Formats: sequence, C-alpha cells, structure tokens
Amino acid sequence: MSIDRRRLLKLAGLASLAGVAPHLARGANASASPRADHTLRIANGLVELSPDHIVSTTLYNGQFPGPLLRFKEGERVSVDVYNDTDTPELVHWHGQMIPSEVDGAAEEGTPYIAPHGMRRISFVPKPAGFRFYHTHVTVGSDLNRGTYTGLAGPVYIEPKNNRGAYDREVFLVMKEFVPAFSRGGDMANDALAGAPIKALMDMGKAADEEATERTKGYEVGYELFSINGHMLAHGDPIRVKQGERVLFHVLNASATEIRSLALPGHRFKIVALDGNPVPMPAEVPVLWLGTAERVSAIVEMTHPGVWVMGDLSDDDRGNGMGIVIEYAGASGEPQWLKPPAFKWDYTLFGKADAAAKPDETIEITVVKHNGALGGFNQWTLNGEAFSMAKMRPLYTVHEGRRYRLKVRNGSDDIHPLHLHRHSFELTSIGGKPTSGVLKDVVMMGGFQEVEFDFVADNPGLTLFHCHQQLHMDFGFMALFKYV
Ligand SMILES: [Cu+2]
Repeated sequence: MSIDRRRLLKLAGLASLAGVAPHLARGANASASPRADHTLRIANGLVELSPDHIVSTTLYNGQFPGPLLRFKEGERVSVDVYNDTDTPELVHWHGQMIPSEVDGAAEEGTPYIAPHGMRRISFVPKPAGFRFYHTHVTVGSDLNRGTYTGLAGPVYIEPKNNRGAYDREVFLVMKEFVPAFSRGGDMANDALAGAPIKALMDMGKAADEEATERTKGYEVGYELFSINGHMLAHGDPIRVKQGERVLFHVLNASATEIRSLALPGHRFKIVALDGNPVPMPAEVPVLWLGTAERVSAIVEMTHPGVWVMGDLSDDDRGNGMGIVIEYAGASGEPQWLKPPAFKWDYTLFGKADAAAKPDETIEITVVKHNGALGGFNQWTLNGEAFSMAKMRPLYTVHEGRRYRLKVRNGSDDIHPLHLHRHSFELTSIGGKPTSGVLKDVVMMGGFQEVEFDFVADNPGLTLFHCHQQLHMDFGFMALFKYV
C-alpha cells in the first residue's frame, strides 16, 4: 500500500468526530480486501425477552446477544462495523491484547465509527479463551446508549492446541433491560470474601461529611432480566443427559450490576476466569461475576430433574434472570433451591506462593463524592476525576517493566476494575496473597484493597477504569501512557 494506514485511520477518525464524510472512512479502510471475515451492524431493533416483554434497544446484527465470534489465536481477522445509528459508536474487544487504534476506546485514540458510517477493523486475536465485544461510549445520564443497550456479544478465541475434558460447551450471557434511575442502591455487599478496612471506612465517612449533597447519588435499576436474551422459562431449555460434562462460558454483560448464578444440586468446577485457565481449578456452589467478568466452569450433570439455573436474588430471578436445565427424560415444573451460603474468593483458584516482585507499585485510592455532579456521584482516583475534555494520562509506564496496582476502595460499592489491552495477575485480594490467576476485570470489595500486576508489554495508550458504566462515566477512569 502506498498510503500510510496509520494516517488514514487518523483521518477517518477526524472525519468521524466531525460527523462528516463517513464515506471517507469506508473508502480508506475497506480497500485492503473485498470482504471482511465478519460483519457487525449496529442498529436499533427488538429483543423478545418473552411474548409479553419485547424491548426496543440497540443491537449488533439485530440480535441479543450479538453473534458469537470465533477467532483463531494468532490468525489475523477483519471485522466490518457499520453504524446505522445517529450517534458515534465504538466496539471494544474486551480482554484482547491488541493495538490502541483498534481496541475500541476513544480515550486510547481509537477513532469513532461515525453515525451511518463504517470502519473495517483488523487485528491478530489473542490470547486464546473467552472474550467479548461491547460498545465503549461515554453516555453519562443517557440510559438509551452505551452498555445499557444490547450492544454486547461473546468472542471465543480458539487455542492453538488443547481442547479440554468436556462433552460440550454452552455460552450464557446475563443481561438486564429497561434501566431507570433511582436514589440509593442495593448492591450485594456480602458477595465477596475479605473484611472492610477501618482506615478506608473512615475515608468514606469523611467524604460523605464533606459532600454538599446530603442524599446519595443516582443508581440504576432494571425491570427485566435475561440469560441469552430470554427471561427465565421463555427461551429453549438447556437439554442435558445424565453424566454429561457441560462447559459453561458465563458472561456478565450488565452495565452496572454484580450477578450470581447457581444450579440446584450441582457444583461448578471453575476452569478459567476471564477466559484464562486458572492454576487451581476448584468447585464452588455459586458463581459471582462483576460487570464484564467471565467464568468458564464445568458442571457434571449428576442430578436428574428440571432445574432453574438462576441468580440468587429472588427479585431478579423472578423477573427473568435464569435459564432452565432439563435432563433427558425428566419432566415437570423447573425447581429452584437456595444454594448454601458462599462468599466469592478469587484466591481459591490461585496459588498460595507469592507472585513475582514488581519493578514498581502504583497506589490508587478511590473516593466517592455523593451526588456531586448534578445528582450523580463523582469518583476520584488519587483526588482526580477523569476528564474526557483533557484526556490527561495519570501514569506513565516503561515497556518491559512489571507494575503492581494497589487499589484502595474508600467507598462501600463493589467496583469491577478493568485494564484494557493487558492481562493482570492477582497478587492480593482483601489482604490475602495469591498468584497465578490472570484476569482483565477484578471485583474490589467495599472498603477493601486489591493488588494485581501487569507487565507493560503492549505499547500504546491504555485505559484503566471501573466497568460499572455509571462509575466510569463520572470520573472512575485513568489513562496509562508508555514512554
Ligand atoms: Cu465502580
């Protein structure tokens, strides 16, 4: 090619931002080959969650979840993304180590896909495992955009070798619809192992006292709940046979919520977290997933019947968060039984040995400012709320160095922390050391600390943020810049 591709992408991005000449983006990017390997079309459409609950939202290819995209590790793939909406869009390839210009975050320099424009995206998928794609726009108070919509779909990157010991795999995407604002939240605070830290509780209390707003900021609640786009008992059941080993790939595609999942009489053997095999596969009765987390778990079908696999919350399960598991030959109404009490603990799947020593430790303290932004809570990291206008990188990293992020939570909320374009290794969770668990999202408990390490091995602007849409849009983001 005689024209510099990087420059063209830049031009296309500028055109997109100005909202003009989407044909330029098309011409510039689609010229390399006549047909892309995959096509995603972003447009408004309907999801039939049940015959009585049909919601209008934005979708990929007119469906929810978006199509399962299967890539091969290390084999370049191209995806044409058409934006048939009236607002700019971004597709983020969550959990992949790809360049900033295709990662799908404007903060990193990825160009927007203009309204009624298109962009051809091309990258080499990695690492192998369960990933996903989703929109990455900042939406503030607009509940009709961003991850509040149906813009999410699973990705599976086939490993070069090793299939694993299971009979078949089933993908489950957990997702709420019909969001609305409310005052004060009811986040499940008893989900995670570990105890709150006194100093962080004091910090939270001081921030509450300093706040000019006396009431708590807005939270988002939902009317309808679904797995794979169907409310409980409205989609096809998962039909299984006794003795079968089913590998479930579960994605929490929520914009804001922590989700749980249990299957009465069965246990989940966790084999991978966020698509990465864990060093110590272990059995648990309940899964807990923060926003954007994935769990891959094998269930041995040894308890015949017709069961509800569902969320622990009676309200949310009652409003659709579940799916029926039906054994061959079994009949009757699907049964739900409350599982034994269980706290989610990432260290169960890690090694007890200490992780490698970092070259540098970066400490980040998170504080919530109640209702500080027109009724919305504002979030600061080390005193600074991220500004989309300034886009100032908060930290610089050097290629090849190992960094430890020590994040301290001065709020009672659980935060699903996400680092783009890198995997990280959990090194301490709620004060408990661990190693070997590689993730791209980790839940930080209320008034707790988490520590995780990443190696700066993928140059380019890198975004770190809370994956709770309401938190990231109101300050909870930071940029890392390579020098
Ligand atoms: Cu958060």
